[in-house]
Amino acid sequence: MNLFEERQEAIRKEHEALLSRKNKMLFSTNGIFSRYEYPILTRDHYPMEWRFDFNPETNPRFMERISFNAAFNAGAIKWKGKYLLAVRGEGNDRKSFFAIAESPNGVDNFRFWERPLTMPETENPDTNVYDLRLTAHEDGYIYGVFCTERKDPEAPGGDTSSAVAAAGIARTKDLVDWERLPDLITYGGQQRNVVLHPEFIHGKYGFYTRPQDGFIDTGSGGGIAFGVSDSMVNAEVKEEKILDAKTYHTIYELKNGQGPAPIRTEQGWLNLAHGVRNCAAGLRYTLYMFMTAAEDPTRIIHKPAGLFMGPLGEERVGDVSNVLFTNGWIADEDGKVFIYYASSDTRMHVATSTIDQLVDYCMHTPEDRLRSAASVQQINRLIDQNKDYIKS
Ligand code: M1P
Repeated sequence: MNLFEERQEAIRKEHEALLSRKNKMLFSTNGIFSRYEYPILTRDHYPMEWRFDFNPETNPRFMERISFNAAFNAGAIKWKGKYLLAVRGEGNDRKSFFAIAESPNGVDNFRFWERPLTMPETENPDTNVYDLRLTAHEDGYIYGVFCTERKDPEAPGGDTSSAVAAAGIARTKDLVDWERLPDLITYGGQQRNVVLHPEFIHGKYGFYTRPQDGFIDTGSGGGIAFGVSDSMVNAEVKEEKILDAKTYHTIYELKNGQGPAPIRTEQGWLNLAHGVRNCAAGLRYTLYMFMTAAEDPTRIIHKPAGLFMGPLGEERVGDVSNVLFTNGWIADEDGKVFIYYASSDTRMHVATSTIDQLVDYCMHTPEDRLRSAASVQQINRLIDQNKDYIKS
């Protein structure tokens, strides 16, 4: 065997072992959700055909010609019995793109489809696209709403960083062919973390938005807002009403953003979001939950204090460390929920729970009373209640 053949065989063996590795649910001490032993997608999962030139004449050393840096921030949907992730792929060139990966059981054996997703562009080409939220809308389309980033046309000469973020919109019926629609028009500055609500709101399309003054700093914006649009073909939200504001001394003190589209339950809508606070180690991103009223998705009815999931162990370290981010989850018909989350802008993980567990968590976890003394009171109340039940 020559070098080309040897390397190809060794890499294929290693790749297949990674892709077919069984994942193991870990014991859940909190009883709310269960993490899994292994990440479900990493940069090593990309197909070899996307990375190597297989021609021995032009690539005798069987070297990678295109390399990938990360696989993260995936939208999710159950499609024809399979668990699909619309992954934010990122090449070594820093460009993000979307690619569908499919699993038979939602927790392991994720494999990318043959090619990355070809997202059509508008007349104003995207520099970078990322964080696609998939919504199966009751109008019959599957929509993908994502961030489209372009260089700030107002940036002074020499400023090679300033950018403008907006919400790109595309729709599909098969997840292969996508129709790009004009970007969402809003009036509250830039937009990231925009999510389409799955049902009509009085005949209109509902959007979770996140108005922000700048590309990174949300300034006077920064909360999760909601607004409606008459159509998706020329989507325009004239008024954004903040439904979950950023708040001093919380895990969403600096900014927050809706995760995936909410899940309808008998008790109301389950919402999953991310909150950001600043600290000596930099920005810390964690996940949190809240529920909104079944008949009014803009009205919060339950909101557990603090974070639902924060980065743990190896999740803490990556390209952008100390970050958990989510934009995809899947609720099965039997009530099982697959929560797909990314750690440190590097890799994808899954945690599983159920609708009942998540509703229980939202309804029975004390709310944030925003002061240390109030938190101590809540702990003492639980200790007192437990006195009748715990035998010494
Ligand atoms: O780097 C962490 C996250 O930062 C952004 O989220 P937000 O808009 O809330 O700051 C996004 O770019 C996201 O992709 C990224 O994971």
